[in-house]
Amino acid sequence: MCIDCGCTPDHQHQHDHETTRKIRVEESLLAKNDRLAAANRTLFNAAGLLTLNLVSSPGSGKTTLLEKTLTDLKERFCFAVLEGDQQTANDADRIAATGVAVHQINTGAGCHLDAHMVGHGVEQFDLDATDILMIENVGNLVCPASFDLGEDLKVAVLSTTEGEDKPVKYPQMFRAAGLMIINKTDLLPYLDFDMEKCRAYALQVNPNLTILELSCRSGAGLEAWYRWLETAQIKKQQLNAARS
Ligand SMILES: Nc1nc2c(ncn2[C@@H]2O[C@H](COP(=O)(O)OP(=O)(O)O)[C@@H](O)[C@H]2O)c(=O)[nH]1
Ligand SMILES: [Mg+2]
Repeated sequence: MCIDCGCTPDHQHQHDHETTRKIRVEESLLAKNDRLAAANRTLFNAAGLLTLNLVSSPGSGKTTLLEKTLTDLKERFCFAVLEGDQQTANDADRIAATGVAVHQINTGAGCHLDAHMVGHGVEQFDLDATDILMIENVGNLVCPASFDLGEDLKVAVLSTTEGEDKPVKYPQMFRAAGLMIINKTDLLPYLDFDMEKCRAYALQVNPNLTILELSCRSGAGLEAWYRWLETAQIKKQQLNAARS
């Protein structure tokens, strides 16, 4: 007997029923996350923050990019960093070495940060004294695409060692992002990574994507990223001023 509708289920009905329940649970999970993300966004806007959510597969260079950026721009902006990883405080330790405020969130078995974790994570910071909040998500090109954290923008970091086809293999992530950073360009002479194909694939899934190429190792392209960041922060300030 089916507990929801009282009928005697045949095999197909049972399958349909399980699928319906799975979709309902996912919907309510995401709806709850969206509500908490909206609350985070209200809090971040009230504090005048620019908030970026760095997403990528593991090892693309998110923490290295943050280390460089914080070291080079910490006199210009007041940063705070939330680090997401399943285990360890390794990345938080690397960020702490730059002297910037950081808080590590360990998700255990979880494969992404969610808005609830971020809402509690930022309790560690003086948001009113912060200009830019950087969130380094758990390395994963799938789940973080679906979870809004209240950020202004998702920044997808792709490294040249991963291959140029990732934007079409994981389109949800590159559709959700506003900026794609192609990192590790110093390795291009040793790889068969096709930069033009990568750009074309990314724009195929998201024609509005801004794309920057850089190398955290050589420093090539970092200036353009810093200019992008400064412009985004100024635009956010202007938006906040217009809102208040
Ligand atoms: N060759 C090269 N290696 C890089 C570059 N950026 C980061 N790496 C290396 O890539 C590895 C993973 O970097 P990490 O920042 O921990 O990646 P995350 O997992 O995305 O945070 C480390 O060994 C870094 O030194 C780069 O531009 N060029
Ligand atoms: Mg990292």
